[in-house]
Amino acid sequence: KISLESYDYKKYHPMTEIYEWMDEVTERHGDLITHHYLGSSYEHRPIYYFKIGWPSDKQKKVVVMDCGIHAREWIAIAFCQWFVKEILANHKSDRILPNVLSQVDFYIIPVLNVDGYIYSWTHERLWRKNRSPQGNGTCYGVDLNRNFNSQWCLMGSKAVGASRNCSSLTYCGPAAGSELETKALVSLVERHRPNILSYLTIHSYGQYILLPFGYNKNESENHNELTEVAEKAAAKLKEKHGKVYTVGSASVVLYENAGSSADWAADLKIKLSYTFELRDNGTYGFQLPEEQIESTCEENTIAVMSMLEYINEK
Ligand code: ING
Ligand code: ZN
Repeated sequence: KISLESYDYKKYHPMTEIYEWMDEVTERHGDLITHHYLGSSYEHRPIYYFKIGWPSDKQKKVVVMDCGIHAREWIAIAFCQWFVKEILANHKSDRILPNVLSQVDFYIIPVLNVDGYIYSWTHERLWRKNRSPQGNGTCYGVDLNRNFNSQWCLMGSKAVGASRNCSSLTYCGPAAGSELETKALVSLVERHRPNILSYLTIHSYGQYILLPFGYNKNESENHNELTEVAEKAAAKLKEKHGKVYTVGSASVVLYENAGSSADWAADLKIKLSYTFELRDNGTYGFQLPEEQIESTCEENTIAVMSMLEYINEK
């Protein structure tokens, strides 16, 4: 069994250790953090989420964050663990956290695509999708970030940034929301939808803070607010280690993609929906060395905290 004292947040961890870590964290801080079953993966593994916040009689605001929608983006999963550690370590002493934790409940999914993550450890480091068999067993895996019911595969016409070919890296699946992992996230968000102020989905790589939409170049109703909040977060992030993260809508600064979770959240009128693309810029890409875990997590914790400060005052 792992011990929390010696848990090394500056390393990547296999899924077995992450499951043990989730147990340990909640045993230790059960007043503030609990973990719950969210759903099953295709290969029958449990997907869990944490709820973090002080109990309250009032209706609390909700922030949802997921990591590891894509199997090979290990730094995203390391970030979710780091962020949870930071909340627990600083819940009393931080300038804003004590207040945030009484106003906001966090729902954090450290690893959504558990099957894919395991596969990228055991078989193919650069695996991206989940592991459900497709096309009568001719291929494996759906890109979960193309599987959401938001212009899914652009509703049958031109597939923008998504593919109907099951061997493609961006295969959108047989239907919107077809995958168990997608359904698990959808169920959590739908349960809390009226109270969710922000949805953050953590990916790598490229160093971006992306705003909706990916499916076309239209701006959200609150595009200026989204931009301001992200620009401020990116500015504070840069102060820490000098890294530049580009802010802009996914379709404009990166590429168009239909069916992403962040667009789906924005369609549901969740005001602050962002996709984070962590380090790096392409030198190591998805295989970010462990030496960069700490600095990447530090700078992005600052960015998320900056957003939380805004959310808390809203
Ligand atoms: N990038 C995201 C992807 O799903 C993205 C980029 C997200 C584009 C949201 C548009 C909207 O392709 C990675 N690295 O997965
Ligand atoms: Zn990704």
